[in-house]
Amino acid sequence: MYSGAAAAGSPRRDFISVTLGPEEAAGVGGYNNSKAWRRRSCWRKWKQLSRLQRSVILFLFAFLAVCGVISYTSMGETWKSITNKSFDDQRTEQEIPRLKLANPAVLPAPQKADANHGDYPELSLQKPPKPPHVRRGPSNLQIKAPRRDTRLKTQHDTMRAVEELVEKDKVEKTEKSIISWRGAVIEPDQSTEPPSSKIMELEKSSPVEPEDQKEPMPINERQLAVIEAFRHAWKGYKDFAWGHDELKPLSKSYSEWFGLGLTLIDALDTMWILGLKEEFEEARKWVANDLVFDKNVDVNLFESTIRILGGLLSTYHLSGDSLFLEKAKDIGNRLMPAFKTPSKIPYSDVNIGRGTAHPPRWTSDSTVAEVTSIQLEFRELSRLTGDEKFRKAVDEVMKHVHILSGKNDGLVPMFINTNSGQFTHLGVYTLGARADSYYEYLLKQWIQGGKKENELLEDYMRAIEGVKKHLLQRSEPKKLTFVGELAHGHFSAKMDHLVCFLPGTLALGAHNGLAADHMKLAETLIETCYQMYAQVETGLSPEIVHFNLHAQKGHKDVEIKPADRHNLLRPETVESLFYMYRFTGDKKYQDWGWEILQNFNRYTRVPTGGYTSINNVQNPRNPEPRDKMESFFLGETLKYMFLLFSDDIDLINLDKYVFNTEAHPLPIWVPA
Ligand code: DMJ
Repeated sequence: MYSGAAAAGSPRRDFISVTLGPEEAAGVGGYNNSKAWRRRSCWRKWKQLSRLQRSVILFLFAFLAVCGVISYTSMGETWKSITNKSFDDQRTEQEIPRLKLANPAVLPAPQKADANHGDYPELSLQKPPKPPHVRRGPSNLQIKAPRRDTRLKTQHDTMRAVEELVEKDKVEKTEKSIISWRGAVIEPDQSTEPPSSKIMELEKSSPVEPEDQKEPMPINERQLAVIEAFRHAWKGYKDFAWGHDELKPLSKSYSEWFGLGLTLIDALDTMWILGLKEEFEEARKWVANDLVFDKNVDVNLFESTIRILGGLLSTYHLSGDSLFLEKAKDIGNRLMPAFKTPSKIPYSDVNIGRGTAHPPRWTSDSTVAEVTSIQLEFRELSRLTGDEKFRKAVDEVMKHVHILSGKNDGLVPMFINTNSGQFTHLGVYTLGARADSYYEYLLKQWIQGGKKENELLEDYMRAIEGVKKHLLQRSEPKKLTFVGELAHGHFSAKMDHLVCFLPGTLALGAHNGLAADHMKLAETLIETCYQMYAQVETGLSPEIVHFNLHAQKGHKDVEIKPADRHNLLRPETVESLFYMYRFTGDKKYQDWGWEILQNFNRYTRVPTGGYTSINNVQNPRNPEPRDKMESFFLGETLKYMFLLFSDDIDLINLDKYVFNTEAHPLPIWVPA
């Protein structure tokens, strides 16, 4: 691309020759090369000239000198603009629209990751470095300072190297005010101002900490397998369900729940983390052009908070693109009518177009897990917008539940009445459906807020003691520790797959300084969750298992009832495997996750695109596909798989981010 002139590094110059007279040109006077003779002869000639002739010659020399200086300067400018233009021309078509899409205040101009730079001279100022390996995250966050080449050969090269260092310094300063692909674009301490001013601040400050500048680790084979699985799932969604809530991969159609593109929104940050740039850009366009919340539709407060609000907020944090924050504010505001109840315990359903809310038709109760697992998202929305109403509404729920009677050693019932604010259906305690994420969010809110909110910690610690006291048992023959249920004083050896979030949560608590025996319990429970897969014919867990409390010949620990043998592609075990691997480094957790991924591929993958839930995990010959891919398969299961197989603790650093219950990472306000 560049000529040899460019390689030599000097701008092309024009030369003008001046003929002094015929005698000189012809060499009249004979050839004598002695220096003294030449000096004398020149001087004599000069003296022989008239005053006018001498003035003309002097004027000509002066004129040429001025021209030389001017042409040197303007050629330098021309060269710079030529080389810059050439670099711009290398951008791909996909990258050009991103320049418009990306938030210009926080994202750098994109740099083509795979351009062939072989034609660049070694020390060219414009030479962008070739990335050493595949990087995650769309390439507009992959700016890297030019490599410093020390092989200098000439004085001129030294000058160029100095210029290069100045240029490098400029690039580094720009980089620091931007972000690396994996750091939080919006820093946790920028809490109460509107986003526009935050973005301005980011331009000024240097939010990236040194470790964020570290080179991301290369993607390994297992992670590549997750990327392949994601792409396959995405292909099905794109071909048959684009913009709809869920893919029905067998009937090559879709199902609607809220009519808000649930799978697409749930999957946004997964695509970002997996580095699926094109898919992300396409989905981003849909969010920009087609995602409309002004719709006469009833949505479930909890589900839309964890999947939509959570997904938009985390994508905003990862990408820095204010589109996602705007959408998050919109949906957040539209969900607020849910809190207008006599007790301030929110209704389960909201009509986001009409601004009305109501409980389910058959009751005025809400589910305890639902009203206590929306806090991370609304608190973060308040922090970002500076509007306290979101946080006040959800904090009120937690304060209320904190002092409510009807708990059993910190364990909560499953329902709460929106009129009276009291627990209902007392006496049933589970860590599974309808209560699960209450426990998870006690710990995670405490972490999110910088470990200062003691009531949350108190409730969490008490609840774990309650679990130990009332719900833990060991199975036969393998003596697996499991978490059962308590119904009016009677223990049931039933455990939902949903409970498998618990080992991960316990490990996260231990990592944050809580009792070491929480980690021990996490280790025993994750073994149990793994056995819920390993002891089943397909190697996939059913929705619910019953553990054998007494040894019986020919019986395993795990029993499955016909009504419970479906698998919905749920994430909880993989989620806990991820935490366990992060905190222990024990490779067995990666191996277990790898087995699970292979079994998902074996029994739930639909050849034409997508994955399906199945009805029978006990029948490898016919697992009975249900024809539905839940949004959390892309939002959670595959994301946690990808993170589990990574050895990079900075790939969503758990001292900086806390995952909501739908696997959307949100920043910890005061990072450890
Ligand atoms: C997800 O929506 C969330 O993880 C929720 O907390 C529980 N159910 C599904 C996944 O199983």
